[in-house]
Amino acid sequence: MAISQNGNIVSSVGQFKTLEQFIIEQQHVLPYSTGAFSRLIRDISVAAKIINRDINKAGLVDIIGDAGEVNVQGEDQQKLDIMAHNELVRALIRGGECCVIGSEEQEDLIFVEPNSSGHGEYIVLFDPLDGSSNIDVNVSVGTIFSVYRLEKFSGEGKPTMEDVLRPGVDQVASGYVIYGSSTMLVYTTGHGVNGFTLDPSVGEFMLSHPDIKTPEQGTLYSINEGYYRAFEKGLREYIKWIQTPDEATGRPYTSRYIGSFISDFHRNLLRGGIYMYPSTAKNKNGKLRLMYEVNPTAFIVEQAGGIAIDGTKRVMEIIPGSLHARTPLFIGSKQMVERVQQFLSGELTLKNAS
Ligand code: AHM
Ligand code: MG
Repeated sequence: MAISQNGNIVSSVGQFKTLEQFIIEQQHVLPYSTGAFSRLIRDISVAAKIINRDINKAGLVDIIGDAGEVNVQGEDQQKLDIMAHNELVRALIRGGECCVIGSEEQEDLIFVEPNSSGHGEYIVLFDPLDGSSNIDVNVSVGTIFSVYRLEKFSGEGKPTMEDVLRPGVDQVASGYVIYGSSTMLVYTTGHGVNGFTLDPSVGEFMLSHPDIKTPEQGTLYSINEGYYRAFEKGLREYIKWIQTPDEATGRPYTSRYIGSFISDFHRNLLRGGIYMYPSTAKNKNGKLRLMYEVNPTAFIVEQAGGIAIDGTKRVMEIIPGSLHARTPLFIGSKQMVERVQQFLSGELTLKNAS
């Protein structure tokens, strides 16, 4: 963006690379790329723009509320997360690059019928609107997506659930869109992480954050401390250690928890920090979903130099038991995640940690 002489904000076209230009330039780094992947990202970005528009007018029109109700126009009133789900499904089916879609908002997989040019070769899994319980109080929300390639699918019959239940290390791309004070799309194809900001004046995502790297050590920690008493001992000690003043390590660290995972993750990615959703007495496997919340953000954080574990092991190596499986998560700056792991294993305690 730039400010013109009369004070108006002028379009950034020409000053920044558009998402479309960037994707075309990057096509050569994907060995299997035939242009289909570029079209897939474009389809997702189109849905993101529509979701962005709907979210922005959420306070003006009658679309906040429970699904199943009927609004004054007699139309079905939909919650924004169902609207977001529908927009993504529509865009992906229209685009034709996808053979299977999985969504937090739908129990079963959606199998996409082939179009005139055959079956799409990608599997896309998403949380259409993460943090949506915050939307009517104007907190940032996001779309999180994970992309797999179905190499062995012959086009005969249907892909199966087994084709979909693959570990995060098999992802060919992942990303998220954050609908915040500005709207950003951040994604990786395993060749670094790039962030694009939506310029609303021209409706284009512009490359604003090339090659994002997360600090190795940060000072932010994000966890719902209301559950403190339900945490295991090692985690309780780690939190006490974080809060203990120490000049050399810059403690106490700063607590930041929005309750909208993608917003907490995005801030920590750029600034340096750790996000934790552990196992609790109530939720043994934590709360976050492995396939469309955890794996995509883990792929991004690793590409940015950070790590993501479930407490003991790398989350991207977990073999998913089901589409909607959950896992505890510790994700963020490398040194911070390594340190919490040492507390969780009992190697470090409040007494012996410096
Ligand atoms: P959701 O996918 O049903 O919205 O749940 C995930 C959300 C995350 O965005 C957020 O970090 C977390 O739930 C907050 O949970 P809690 O209120 O238990 O801290
Ligand atoms: Mg979510």
